[in-house]
Amino acid sequence: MTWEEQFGELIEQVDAFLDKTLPSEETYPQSLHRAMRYSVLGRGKRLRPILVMAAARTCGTDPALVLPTAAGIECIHAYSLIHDDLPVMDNSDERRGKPSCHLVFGEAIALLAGDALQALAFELIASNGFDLGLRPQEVLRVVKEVAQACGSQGLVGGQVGDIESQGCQPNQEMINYICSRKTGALIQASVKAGAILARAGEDRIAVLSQYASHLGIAFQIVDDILDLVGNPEKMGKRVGQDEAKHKATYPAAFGLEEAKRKVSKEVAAAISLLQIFGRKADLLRRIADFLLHRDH
Ligand code: GRG
Repeated sequence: MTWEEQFGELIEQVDAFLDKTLPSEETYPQSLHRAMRYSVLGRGKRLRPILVMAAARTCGTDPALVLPTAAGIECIHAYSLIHDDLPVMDNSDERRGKPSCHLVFGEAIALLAGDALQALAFELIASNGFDLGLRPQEVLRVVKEVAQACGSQGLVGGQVGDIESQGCQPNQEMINYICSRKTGALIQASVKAGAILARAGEDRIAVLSQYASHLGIAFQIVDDILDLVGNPEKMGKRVGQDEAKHKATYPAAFGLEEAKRKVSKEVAAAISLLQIFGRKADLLRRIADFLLHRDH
């Protein structure tokens, strides 16, 4: 099987799981469930769930066993995108090639769909750990990792940094803060969750966490590069928004070429950490490589 086929198979598993797990559109309150399904199902890259599954495989566990956690983290990601697009945040009208959730369902339902996705995520994550027979401390550790990634020192903190830095003279410290929280935190939690669920030792969890930290920074810088030079059709959203809002991004502060060099360096650092896992980490290597060449 080629790498593309392997990734395709994982994405299919994630999509099928999400489809059967999200409440149906016929279940009351229909508007909320329609908004949740609209935002989660469809054109996402599924990077975070694939990372959960690839980390589990790297630590010797069948990726299918961690599907609920993988799907839960995708629900949190979808939640962050819904809220990010709201008029009080980025005010974006397009996401994943479709009108943003709030344009279709209204702001109140969009806000609540995000909230409900977060609750569903933690339900899935907790159930997964118990169903795998993990000790309560381990189940709670996964929950804690993901909760921390979402909170004021994670996604939410990064989003505040992103908002408050608009129009400021960007510096390295500020940009690192934003990249590592807004994007890196959930990427790191995905990899750690996969490793903890696979009962990996502390040393291995620590190495994978470092891998994910490099990956998260690289991923956000590529996102910022694509906002400058990407193709809106492939991206499924408008480009040029960061520049228009004077956002503190790596390419804005250091230029496009330096941003590309930084991405290569971060990806190389991520891949070099995987040596101790041998061939078992091939999926994680491929993910890092994909990131280097992605165009959406
Ligand atoms: C949900 C915990 C939580 C907080 C809400 C709005 C907000 C606070 C945070 C925003 C975080 C945000 C939108 C970060 C951007 C991260 C990013 C690079 C998104 C794009 O991810 P891709 O490219 O998207 O993986 P697809 O559509 O492929 O899934």
